[in-house]
Amino acid sequence: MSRGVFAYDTAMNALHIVNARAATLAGGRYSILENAGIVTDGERIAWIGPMRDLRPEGCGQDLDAQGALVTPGLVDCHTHLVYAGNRAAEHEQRLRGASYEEIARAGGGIVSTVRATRAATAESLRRQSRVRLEALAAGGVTTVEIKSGYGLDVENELKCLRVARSLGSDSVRVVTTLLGAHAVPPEFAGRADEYVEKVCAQMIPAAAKEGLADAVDAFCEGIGFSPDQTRRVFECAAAHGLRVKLHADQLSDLGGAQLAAEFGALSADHLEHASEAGVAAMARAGTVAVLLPGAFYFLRETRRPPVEALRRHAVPMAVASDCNPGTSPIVSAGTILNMACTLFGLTPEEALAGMTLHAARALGLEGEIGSLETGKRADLVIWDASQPAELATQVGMIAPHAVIFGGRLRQA
Ligand code: DI6
Ligand code: FE
Repeated sequence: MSRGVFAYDTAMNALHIVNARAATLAGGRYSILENAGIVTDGERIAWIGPMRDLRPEGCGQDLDAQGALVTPGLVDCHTHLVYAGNRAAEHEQRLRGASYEEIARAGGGIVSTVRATRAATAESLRRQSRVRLEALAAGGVTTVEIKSGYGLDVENELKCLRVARSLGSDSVRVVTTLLGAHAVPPEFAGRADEYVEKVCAQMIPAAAKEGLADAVDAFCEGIGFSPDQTRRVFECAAAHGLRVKLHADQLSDLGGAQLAAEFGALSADHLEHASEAGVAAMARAGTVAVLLPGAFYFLRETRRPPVEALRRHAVPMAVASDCNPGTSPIVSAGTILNMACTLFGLTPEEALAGMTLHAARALGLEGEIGSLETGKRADLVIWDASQPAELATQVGMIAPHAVIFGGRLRQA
């Protein structure tokens, strides 16, 4: 399908998108509206409905989608994209048989990125990270969550959060998460409790005071932090009025899903080893499951997250890139949608809902973004495709035809 490039009158405050196949995700589930019209007013969706009900009145600019698929802007609700350097050499070690955990215990892994990130100036970190953000945005992503977690001291965690915040622009929204409890930094080796104490006494208060974090995350794992240590981080976050989320049950079942649910977490992420009881607890708490097929693929894991149980318990499943230098050096939303289907068995519609509706909820932004409904932000993508299955199968072949962010056509 080929469509002309839209001429865009920047003076107009309203858009009339006509002849769309709109995957609205309205009413909390995947749904499609054929022959749809969408009218924006400023940065909001003022109306969406069948073309026959579209009133021609009002001055707005027409964008003819010519039957193309229109979706909400994609939401990548779990990334670690602010970091310096890369870990290609480590990937080679893994290809020769070393495991992720072995490399981490030998001082590589997260800690090697910490060294590079601490050494980088904010400007250099920003330059390196922006490339990744722009690549995600080019794939139709309009909201990205970015975690810190490669600074691991107060000064460098705040540096990473400031860089992340500064990457938000008039074409992509950035939401930030403090992940001070990502790994024990080398200077605290063998003293994880003392490090957690520092995260609670200094890092969380400093990030909260500067308004640099929208939420707090932790890595609850044998090579990360114990459930007890995670609990301390969560209690501190709650005391500072910050919502929590958790890297839970990625490599082993430490009861992370239950712990996240107990604190009313926005999301529990990874979940490959989560138990049925953990899934049930998430359902009761309204905690979103964030599936990260990129890390599963890169680590060549064999145990899949409990997708069947998540469906049975009606836990919303979000899908995200986990973009990070070690386990998911991937900035392609289309590849992630594909992997969610091929590796985890999601349907293309579930995968799309996972990168829109449910991802928005995983960020606590379900009232603002993630579906095409009157009153929501006019963040949407007109695709060179006509159905979600194309987005999830034609890897690297499908690009957005146009992206509208806050009611404005994103200029290339
Ligand atoms: N789980 C992950 O997949 C990333 N962090 C985490 O806690 C990996 C981060 C890295 O290897 O740099
Ligand atoms: Fe992660």
